[in-house]
Amino acid sequence: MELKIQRAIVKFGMEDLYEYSDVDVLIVGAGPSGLTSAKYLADKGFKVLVYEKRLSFGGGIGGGGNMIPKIVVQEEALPILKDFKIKYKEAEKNLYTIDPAELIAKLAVGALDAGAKIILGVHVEDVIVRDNPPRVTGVLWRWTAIEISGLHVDPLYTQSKALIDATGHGAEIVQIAAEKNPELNIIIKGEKSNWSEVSEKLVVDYTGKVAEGLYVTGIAVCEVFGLPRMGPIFGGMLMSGKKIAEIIEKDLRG
Ligand code: 48F
Repeated sequence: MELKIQRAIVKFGMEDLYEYSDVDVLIVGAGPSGLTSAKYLADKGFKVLVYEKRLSFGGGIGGGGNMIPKIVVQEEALPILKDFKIKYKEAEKNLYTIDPAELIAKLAVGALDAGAKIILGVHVEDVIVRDNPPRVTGVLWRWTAIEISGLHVDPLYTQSKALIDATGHGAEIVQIAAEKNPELNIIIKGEKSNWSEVSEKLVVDYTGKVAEGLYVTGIAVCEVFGLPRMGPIFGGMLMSGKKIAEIIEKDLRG
């Protein structure tokens, strides 16, 4: 029996890694924006892979508002909740509450059912830049466990036509791309203090391409473009995820 377990895991696990070493869209981060973009991109027929450094989904959803187990969205996000079959309750005019555990679970199910692949425990640590004019063509990654161990282990590669930074506060992937590849001409302005109503609109407006092959969604947009953060309101995260899917569809299909 042990031999069969070992062989099933190694054979089919390695097959997945082989199959997903070249994708249309690679999303870094399985938070609300990353999972939303994964579903809509997979719905459009793209080969979609999500790398998440933790062994769980959801990013900042699980903590609710300062650990109180509710989050809120505004009216414009309701069509997305309906697409994912997520329940909500009206709290007051134009503000609806959602259970964080349900939001995490159903965003992940929505992405997976649409055909996206999610691999957990992967830490993306660098980008690949090629061509003239320069474009981002993929990432370097290692298992998070290796990252934490501090062992000197070289990474592996994944190739993408479009790479989405959905890593949350800090915009880790865009930061690395900017620091190591000045030829990409990325200027990071830094996130500003909280202003929920302004930021919820701006985060969607500014969602988009950062360099050829590199896109940003979610709260990482605020870091890149110098926008205020918004706290535990998540409509902007979901709408940003949906918008980046539409932008990438146009860019990849023309
Ligand atoms: O932080 P996160 O939830 O980002 P988001 O989708 O949503 C932001 C909200 O949660 C909240 C907010 C909304 O009002 O302000 O903060 O923009 O999810 C980011 C995910 O990316 C993973 C991280 O573990 C988290 O699950 N991640 C971050 N860096 C890496 C990564 C990396 N280098 N490689 C792989 N995964």
